[in-house]
Amino acid sequence: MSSKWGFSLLFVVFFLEVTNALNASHTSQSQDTAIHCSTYGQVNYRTFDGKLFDFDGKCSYNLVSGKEGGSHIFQIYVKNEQRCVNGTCRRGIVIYLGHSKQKISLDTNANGTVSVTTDTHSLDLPSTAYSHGIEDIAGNVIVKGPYFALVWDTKENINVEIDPEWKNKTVGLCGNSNGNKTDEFTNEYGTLPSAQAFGNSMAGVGKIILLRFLSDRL
Ligand SMILES: [Ca+2]
Repeated sequence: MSSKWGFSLLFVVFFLEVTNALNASHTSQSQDTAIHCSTYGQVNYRTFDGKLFDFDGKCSYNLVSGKEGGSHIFQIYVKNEQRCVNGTCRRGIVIYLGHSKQKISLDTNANGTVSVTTDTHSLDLPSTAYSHGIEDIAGNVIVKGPYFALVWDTKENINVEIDPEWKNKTVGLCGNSNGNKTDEFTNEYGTLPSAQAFGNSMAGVGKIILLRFLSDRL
């Protein structure tokens, strides 16, 4: 095991400790059945089904979306920014909730200060938005709602835990959560030939996804 994933696993342990502390109001979910995905270093990913892969992309990507009845109930996008300082590249997160796509954005300013905004205003942590609790614990931003819990170290590490009810109902870089880690590089159009093509297919929304998918097939 490489040191980068060793570090990532340590972060997962921290993530579990934090989410367990927050789980008092989330009793339907246990540590044994919860499903976890993580990304570290802007290029390393571990899917819900345990597939490890590298994907290098400087754009906004669908990390995990929960789909039900053909609709996205929640969407978590990771923004991989171009700017890197001392080997650390900035990331941000955008969350869309419900059919109306209520938006929560997590970013860091140039000085490293965390910025959390909704569709209409900025939030001072701890706070709530659209039935999701958002707080800062030991320098990590935690977003916790009915379907998922997310931990971001405000740099490159992001961990997402979904409720088991979303098993086999996810799409994105975190995979399809069907318990099979050999079929992760698929999207709604089919199987992709590589991790890079799979990652590219998760860029942005709508036409961008289709165009990148087609370009990878040519
Ligand atoms: Ca799978």
